[in-house]
Amino acid sequence: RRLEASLRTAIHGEEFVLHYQPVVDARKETIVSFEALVRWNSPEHGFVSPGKFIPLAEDTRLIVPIGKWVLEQACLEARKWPEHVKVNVNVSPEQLLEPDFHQDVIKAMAASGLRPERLEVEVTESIFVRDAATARNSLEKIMALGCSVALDDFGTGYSSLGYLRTLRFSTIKVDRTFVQGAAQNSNESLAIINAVVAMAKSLNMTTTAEGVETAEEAELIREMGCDKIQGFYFGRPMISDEARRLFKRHP
Ligand code: G
Ligand code: G
Ligand code: NA
Ligand code: MN
Repeated sequence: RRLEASLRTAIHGEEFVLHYQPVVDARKETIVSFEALVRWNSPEHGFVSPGKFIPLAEDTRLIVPIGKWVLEQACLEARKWPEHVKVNVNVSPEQLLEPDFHQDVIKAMAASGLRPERLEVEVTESIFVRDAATARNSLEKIMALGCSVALDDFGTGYSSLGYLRTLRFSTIKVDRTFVQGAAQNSNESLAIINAVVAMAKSLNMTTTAEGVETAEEAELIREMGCDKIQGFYFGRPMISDEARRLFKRHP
């Protein structure tokens, strides 16, 4: 069967699994959150990378039911973690533009018993390109529930900065291309990270550096004043059991 046909039955076949990647406090190096990242193991196509099936799921709108499942699973899992640890869940524009997306969030909270303060939704700047008003409305509703919102892959989209004036994101995630550039002594990357950190501070938002792979990169990012670090250096996306075991080693 074609990939799309397989994707259509994948939820029912329980072919998805969530992996979790730690986000750590830049200074203390303690775990502050885990980002949920979906994986698809298809009986017909084998392991399909999210870089391939997420765009297909978005084009076919299958991301709506898949995203609902991701949200529910991530909240159920986070309920088993220490109270101070959040869960970050990626949300596609197609989900956010559904008129009752916030109802999915309310349902996931109710089903899991997770406090809304422990859920951080990740969106990219692309949500403001298609239907900015609806996206804003949807985000304001979930912020009103007590959830926080992070701006993912910051600096790689096509949007303007205008929405930063009126939407209170809690976190700006600096895209890993800047982090990797900075580590390779790109003055332009360093300048951009410095500017984003300064801007976030004055807007009362925190920053997370993505794609930190080495101790040197972690040190550089810390010196630049990023609040949180995520990347292979502190942990690759891992299965839920392994994520839970991390708390025993780093309580
Ligand atoms: O985990 P990996 O780096 O391979 O992810 C590739 C892409 O898929 C990233 O852009 C990531 O944001 C996206 N992605 C992973 N999990 C989810 C998910 O649950 N929902 C959405 N919308 N995107 C996801
Ligand atoms: O778009 P988003 O930021 O959600 O994508 C997350 C993706 O980044 C995941 O697929 C994850 O596997 C990948 N990722 C996480 N940490 C690192 C890292 O240190 N280096 C690289 N190259 N990719 C990473
Ligand atoms: Na993300
Ligand atoms: Mn990102």
